[in-house]
Amino acid sequence: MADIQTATATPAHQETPVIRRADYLPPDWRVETVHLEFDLDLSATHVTAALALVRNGEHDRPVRLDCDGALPLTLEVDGAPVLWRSEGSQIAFDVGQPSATLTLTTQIAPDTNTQLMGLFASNGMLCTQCEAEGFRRIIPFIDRPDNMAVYEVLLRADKARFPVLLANGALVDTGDLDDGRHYARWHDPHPKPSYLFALVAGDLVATRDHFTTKSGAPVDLAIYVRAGDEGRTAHAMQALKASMAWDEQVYGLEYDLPVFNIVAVSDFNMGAMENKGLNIFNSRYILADPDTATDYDYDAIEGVVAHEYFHNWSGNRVTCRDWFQLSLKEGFTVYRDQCFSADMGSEPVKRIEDVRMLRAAQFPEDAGPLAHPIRPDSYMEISNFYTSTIYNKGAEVIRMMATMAGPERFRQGCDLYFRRHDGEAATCEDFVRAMEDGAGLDLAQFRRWYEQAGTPQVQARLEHDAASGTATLHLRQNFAATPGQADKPLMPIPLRTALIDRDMKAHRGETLVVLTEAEQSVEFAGFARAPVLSINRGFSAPVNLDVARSAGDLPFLVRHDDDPFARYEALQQLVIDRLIADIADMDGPGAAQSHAVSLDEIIAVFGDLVSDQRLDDSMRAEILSLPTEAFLGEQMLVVRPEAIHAARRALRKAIGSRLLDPWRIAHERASAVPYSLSREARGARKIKSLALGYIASAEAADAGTIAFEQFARADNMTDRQGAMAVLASMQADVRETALDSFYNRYQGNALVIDKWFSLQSGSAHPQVYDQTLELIRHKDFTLTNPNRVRALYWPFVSNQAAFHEASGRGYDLLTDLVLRLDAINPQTTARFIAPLGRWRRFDEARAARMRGCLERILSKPGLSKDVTEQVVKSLE
Ligand code: B3K
Ligand code: ZN
Repeated sequence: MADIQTATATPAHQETPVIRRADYLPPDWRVETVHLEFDLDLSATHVTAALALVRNGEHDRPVRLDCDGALPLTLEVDGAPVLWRSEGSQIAFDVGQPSATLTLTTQIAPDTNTQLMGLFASNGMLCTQCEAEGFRRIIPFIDRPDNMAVYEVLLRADKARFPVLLANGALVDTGDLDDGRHYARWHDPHPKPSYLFALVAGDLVATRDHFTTKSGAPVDLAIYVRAGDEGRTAHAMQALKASMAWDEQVYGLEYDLPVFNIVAVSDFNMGAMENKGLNIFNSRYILADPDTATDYDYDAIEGVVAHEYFHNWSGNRVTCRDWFQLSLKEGFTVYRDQCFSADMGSEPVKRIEDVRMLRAAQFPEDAGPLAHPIRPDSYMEISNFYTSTIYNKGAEVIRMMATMAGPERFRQGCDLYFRRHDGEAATCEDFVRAMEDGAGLDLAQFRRWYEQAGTPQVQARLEHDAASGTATLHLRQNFAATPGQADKPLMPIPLRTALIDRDMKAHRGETLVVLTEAEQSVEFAGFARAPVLSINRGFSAPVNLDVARSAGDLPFLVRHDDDPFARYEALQQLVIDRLIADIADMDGPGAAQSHAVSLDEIIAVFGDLVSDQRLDDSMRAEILSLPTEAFLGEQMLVVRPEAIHAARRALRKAIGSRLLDPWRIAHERASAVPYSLSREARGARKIKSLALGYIASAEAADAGTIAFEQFARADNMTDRQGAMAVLASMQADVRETALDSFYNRYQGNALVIDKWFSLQSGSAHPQVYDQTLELIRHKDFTLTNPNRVRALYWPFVSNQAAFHEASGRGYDLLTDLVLRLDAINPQTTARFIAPLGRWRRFDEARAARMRGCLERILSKPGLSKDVTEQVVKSLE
């Protein structure tokens, strides 16, 4: 019989090359100056580029340009046409001399660019997103961050449709052309990598302001938005000026151009982008007024505006040598924006929020199939590495160095880093070395924080010897294996520690214990009675801590610890222990083996805190919020969604009903505080909606009425959304009334309609799945706007009870999204793989369904590189 060979297509993941950090080589050629001319048009934009090419060293290798879709129509070297060849995702050609001028032209279609990378259209305007590898979608280029060039950009467009023409740097010339067109020429004197290139063209209005740097240089500030939105830019402008002043005061860093422009767009893959002198923002991080934005939105805007501004130094003046160094700019900049927000508001509240976010996103990532070090060793698609690990764990790693150095020495380390590497494309190693030299730290062992994935596990136990009056702290560190890293060397773990006297309810000062060994003991003298251990204060190290404690210790810390974070942490732990015991009890009486404190004790602690005078309302609301179902799942070997949901709900009900009067009093007291952005008023709004939530959990007969009243009377979005969130979970007529009224009031305001979608898909309503399905078919739902997609699907996926419903239909809902969205916007799609990738943590039936969904996705022909990488890793 003849041998018949069956033709099978090679699966995408076997074709996708893996890029490795160890393979880094300096570029063969460099582009030193870039002259770009754009004839802008929504469907056909023509680009002409003149690039000064310089050979890097002595060699005869060809010039290779990265290219993604925008093939050259013409290509000339020193005026002579040149034949180029295709080599994978690059084009190559030979240049027989050490330098040359390369001229090329391309034509691109922004209005069909649904990936939103490169030059794209959004509501009739044009804008760019080039990080990480979008510039090559505009022209073929040496599109890597260690190629820094000076850019001059000439923009031409129809004056009526695109009256505003912006690019990086400063405007040097502008004027009218024939046929109703006009032009603007921009020049950026600072050499920059291509990922920081930006242009914007559109019919926009500007809010303007000024800043004078500490050395007296004037800076014109502008925030460009669509007409009608200009009344909602004041907060962002305020945040920008505060960031500029803060960076001068805290880091001594000044702005370096005469203009700083910000543009808000509604179709954007991420939060914002730090392009030199021309930041482009997702409109949700710019637009705010009391009627449409919550206090949380106000904080997010302040934080993101600051983050992008701070990148001007940590990212732009000193950039990354290659994308493996991404945390060099992102981790450091997140740390900087966290400190800024802490200074602008409440330091402990900000720390709690940051740790909550770290635990919600980064710890699960670090414990799953997509775990990677903050400086990864390899990737297929760099867009997949804009992760919570790179950003948030990266920030924690910088914070640990700051903690070990203390503020002054940390500043000296930063000064040295900026001095040494200004104008360079640097590495994480450069940063660590600057910290060693400038701050005087020995970071030899600390470098492992850059190399190892996974959250360290620390065990702590305090032993007391009454005879000698000695308290001995015993510490031990362990690591679970992560993909590709089975055995991990020991890490230095800085733990801010205090021993609190049980009688005095105070300590004698904090000690920084740095755990460097597998096991380590530290002795403290002078304790006649065993003190209470307060450890990892301020969350000084991003670890999971397991402390052996006696029963009364946690309630004692909740009441008496002087570190606000430690108080929060103690109550969280108290609640977690109780809930885990309750879940074990569901398997039959006596199944729980725990020293969890009783429900009565928890209620007593909550009761104290509802009216504790030492707490401001904002902190009170943080402390009294229960851990999320997802976080509780993280504490279990096998996640049990129904049991977690039931146990948490029962505890909420108990706290609500047994403290109903204090919650009512808190709600009334807070409702009497008039709207303002003062700390007190904001705190009052936070406790108001928290109290409302507990009143509803208590199933008080009038809960619906109180919630609806808060909704109807609200003169601001924080109260309205807080009430709406409670109403959305209720099975009552007021739910529909409120949802309709919310929708009608804000129809046409995309950012608020996003909230309307989220409030429903994230609710605890028993029919949330059907409601979400209905919303997918709603006329306002679209797959082409990433904000809308995220607004509907993220809350659903984070909604443990709904997403992990035993039938598996929650998984199918997400799988269908992935399959439809991938062809439109792979970058946004790839973010949705992680929830399915957590299958190993669930029971066999769920795990099989989740795996089945991943396999269904992988079998789709033409799957993007972005999604392929995440799915392949999740199945490995
Ligand atoms: N640097 C950008 C993120 C770019 C993401 C590209 N996929 C925003 C920021 O971190 O400030
Ligand atoms: Zn950033």
